[in-house]
Amino acid sequence: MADRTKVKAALRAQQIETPSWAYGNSGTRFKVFAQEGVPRTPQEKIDDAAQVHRFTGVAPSVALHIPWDKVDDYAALAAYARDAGVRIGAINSNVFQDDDYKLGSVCNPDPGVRAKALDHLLECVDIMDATGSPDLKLWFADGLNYPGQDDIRARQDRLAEALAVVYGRLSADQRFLLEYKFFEPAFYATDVPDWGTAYAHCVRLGPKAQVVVDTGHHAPGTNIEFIVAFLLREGKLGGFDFNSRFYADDDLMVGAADPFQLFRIMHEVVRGGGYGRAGTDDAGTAFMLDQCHNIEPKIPGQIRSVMNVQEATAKALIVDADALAEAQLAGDVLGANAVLMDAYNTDVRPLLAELREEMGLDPDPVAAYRRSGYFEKIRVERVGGQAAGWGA
Ligand code: PSV
Ligand code: MN
Repeated sequence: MADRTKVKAALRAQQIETPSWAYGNSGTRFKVFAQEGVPRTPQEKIDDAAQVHRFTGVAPSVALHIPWDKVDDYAALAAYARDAGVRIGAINSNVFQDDDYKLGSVCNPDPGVRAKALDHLLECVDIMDATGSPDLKLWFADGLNYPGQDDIRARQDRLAEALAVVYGRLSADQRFLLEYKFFEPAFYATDVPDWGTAYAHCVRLGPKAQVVVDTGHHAPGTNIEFIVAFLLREGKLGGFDFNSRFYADDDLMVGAADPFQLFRIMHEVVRGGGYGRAGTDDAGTAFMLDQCHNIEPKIPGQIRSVMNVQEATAKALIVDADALAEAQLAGDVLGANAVLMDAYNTDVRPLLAELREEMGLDPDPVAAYRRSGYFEKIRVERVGGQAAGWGA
């Protein structure tokens, strides 16, 4: 059994990033149900993210989405975040919302549109310089709805060209994380449909190009933990966009749909050195949430999600690695499986409650948040103005 003190030390060091857009209103294409107290500005989103960190102690950064979080002075926004007790994390680019992007952004057949998209990506790196953000997240909605609509191979060339320019603009301590998605908004073919495509582009460019695994971006039944193991082995797993899904890219709370899958993923992360071995072979995998809370309250939804990642991580950390390796090498199929299942079936909530108390936190972050009165405050303060929403 893994050493309890070491497990707690590893959990204490974990950092889970929350996304600014999770605090705004969101919904489906059928309806967005507005909630009370929703932030109107990037600063108010940061205030909400700071609450998640205040009650969990492991969510010290917030990702921005540009232009949803556009401000005049990004250095000032970073200072605002610092004063609130958090920092700005990944900068998420957006080359999917303008009319110009109907036929794609960096893969568009029109060089003018490609230039516009590239300018935006470079502007995002300028923003990283100002905020001190380490990561640029690249997700391209580019793709085709119909066979023959455009030349698949030429689009790969255009993609490679744009990625090379962005890569060249990164400083030594910056990375880009290339996100893949097998469908939506394009339905026939997307230009970065899978980890293999993302991986190949990243390998060609070098160490500052990494793959990000959004857990909602795979076909049903895909073995995501295999992808995680493979990318870690190659030193190419830049991070996660965590969420969970029942059907498509549902963006539900991570660990809600399939906590066992999340455990299997975290087991490979721990096994592959992507986490918890700082100073040794830690691969610098970023744990980010990419979720929307359409019907549940947003701040407690984020707190719950952070706790779900923590629980899966704790279970992965308590796997008896020696017993597992021994059973595997002996060809003991049932024994090896039992070692893994023992960890998964362990109730780690008492361990996490103990850890939180040691960190000076309430053992029950959701209850502590509810008691804090923060929601009552924002629901009266945040009246008027334009509530933030997906796309605004
Ligand atoms: C695309 O579905 C995606 O996962 C990308 O990460 C975007 O930046 C994000 O969603 C927007 O919510
Ligand atoms: Mn994502």
